[in-house]
Amino acid sequence: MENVKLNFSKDLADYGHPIGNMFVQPKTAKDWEQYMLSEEQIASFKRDGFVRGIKILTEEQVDILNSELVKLQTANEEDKKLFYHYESNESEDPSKVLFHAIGAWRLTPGFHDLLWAPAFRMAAYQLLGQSFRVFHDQLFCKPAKHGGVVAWHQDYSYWTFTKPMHHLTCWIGLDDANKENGCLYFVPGSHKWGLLPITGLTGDMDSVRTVLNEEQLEAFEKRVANELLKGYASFHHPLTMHGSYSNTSERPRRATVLNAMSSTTLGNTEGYYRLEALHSFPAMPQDQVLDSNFFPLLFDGDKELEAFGKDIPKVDYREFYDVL
Ligand SMILES: O=C(O)CCC(=O)C(=O)O
Ligand SMILES: [Fe+2]
Repeated sequence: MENVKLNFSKDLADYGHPIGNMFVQPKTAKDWEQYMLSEEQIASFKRDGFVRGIKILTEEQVDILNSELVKLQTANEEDKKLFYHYESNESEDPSKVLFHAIGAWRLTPGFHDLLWAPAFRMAAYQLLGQSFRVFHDQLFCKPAKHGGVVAWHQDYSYWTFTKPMHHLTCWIGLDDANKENGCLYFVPGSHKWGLLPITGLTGDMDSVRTVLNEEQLEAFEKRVANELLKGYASFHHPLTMHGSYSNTSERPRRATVLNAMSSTTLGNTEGYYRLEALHSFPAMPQDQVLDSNFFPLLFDGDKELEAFGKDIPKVDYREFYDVL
């Protein structure tokens, strides 16, 4: 592994805008058009709870992120302080490594600027149907041969310290992902199952089965493998059941995940039953809009898309999320 001197002394959360030139930012409605999801893609997201095959990064951009990732994976205790969560092996089993970290955007310029990737911002706006902020990012990496699993789960079961449920996850491959190296899987239609309890993120892949009914168990037979090339992404609803099996290949399976939320999302931390899991998270005061510098506004629909008017295909969030 490269021996790099780490210098993560600056908290990049101080910058609520891109700091480098990794992405060319669209200026006009015409510039945005190339990134726009079609009516069909939005309809499939509404039907299945996910949409995939969306290109976010070039190979060069993936290379930049992967070289930053090497540094992040060898971060020292001091550097790790900016992360909201950092586990070199979340599984606790040395033969089933799953590297999982939240908050890389505060440490390196590439992961910081990734939040402003135009293809991500356009699609997320359409799928949330509303201006949005970053909630946080995540890294999920499985080394060759002995990667652990990410057990079946719904993201919002981990996020009830924010409300209402108007969130979206974008999973971006930093390696080509297929069944052999542990790609993500989705259960189509599971976003309509309602909120299920947390049954664990590592360890037993199938723990969630204990809380499912016959019909839901049957739906797992129709699970979809999200095989993709690096730089491509899928988006999923906060209640979509998803998970990934172990990496049995000779290649790593690295991914970065962007979690977005409506610009009006509130803190809901009062009495939250897993408060200890939040000790390194930014403050999220009860019933207050999460609008500190830790939750930069990534897309202001009115401002960015003035020229589009109301024509752009997007989800009606009142129907699709738990929002009144
Ligand atoms: O990368 C994985 O295998 C899991 C990712 C995940 O849980 C997510 O994107 O919400
Ligand atoms: Fe997830």
